[in-house]
Amino acid sequence: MRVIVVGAGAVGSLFGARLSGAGHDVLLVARPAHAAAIRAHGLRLESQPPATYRVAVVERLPNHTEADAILLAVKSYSIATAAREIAEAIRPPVPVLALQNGLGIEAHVAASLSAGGWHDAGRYVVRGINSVPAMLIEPGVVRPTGEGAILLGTSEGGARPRTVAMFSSLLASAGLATRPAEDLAKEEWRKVLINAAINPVTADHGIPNGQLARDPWRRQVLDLLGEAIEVSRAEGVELSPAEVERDLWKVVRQTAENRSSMLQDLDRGRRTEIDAISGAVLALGERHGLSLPATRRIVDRIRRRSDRSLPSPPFRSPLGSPKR
Ligand code: KPL
Repeated sequence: MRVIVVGAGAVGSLFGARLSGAGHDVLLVARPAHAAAIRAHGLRLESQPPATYRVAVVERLPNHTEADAILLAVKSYSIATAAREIAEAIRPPVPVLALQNGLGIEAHVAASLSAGGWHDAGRYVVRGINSVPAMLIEPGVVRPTGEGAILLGTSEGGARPRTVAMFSSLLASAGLATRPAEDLAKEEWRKVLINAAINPVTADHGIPNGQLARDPWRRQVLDLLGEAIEVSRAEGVELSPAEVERDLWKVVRQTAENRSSMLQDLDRGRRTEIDAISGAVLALGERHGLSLPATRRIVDRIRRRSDRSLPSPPFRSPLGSPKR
């Protein structure tokens, strides 16, 4: 299949490499330094054993790009920009897998594609809730850092079951584990609860996920998780706290070596997803009149750090310069 990976950072590159290794015709859309390194030396996966993939890469989608499937792996705050570029370059219908962290992603991607001119875009968007970890070591080099799966699903009126099945067999053909998300809203929340507990703490302290099992970080993680669960409850999402906590420690164990995506963003002086994760939890909690001191504190801290590490606040699209 002809697969386009829009937003080939750590996870997008890992998926792109594996798909290319499985014989698919892959085109990555990546930031300039990463794209240049891949062009010069191939995309190197620090897997066991290591492997280098000759994958086509661009910084911006050329007009009239042909595709059978699109993996949308940009950060949540880049969805609108990326969707506009997709809608300009690719004629619908092409199924799109939305792999971002955060809530309401499927609707956001569909609305952004529609705004770009794709008719009935919601029919082509599948939600992928990803917990496969990866790190971008340097431009051109990605390390898979543990185990995880991709939950696939859509909400009512969204993509058809056969579109979900297509992504499931596409990812499976590349050795990536997928599972159906029976209740998408619930599964999206479950992942946000886990991200709200793991990502900001690792980012604040500069530690890999595995360290979180130890105090004082463990305590902080549990405080954040408890507050986020309260918000999910207030939103009418019924998840068992004990089960979510079990899931959380499982992710910590399976991704112990990983630097969370938020920590990797700070490492590179990039904008983080704090607003899409803990910021969203905080905003919803406030709407329900909940007091969330631990969440508020960490959101403030990460926002301040992101501001400090961002010399020029306007975000530069991973797909090239945003059009005015
Ligand atoms: O989703 C992740 C992230 O880093 O954003 C996990 C699964 C927590 C891996 O670090």
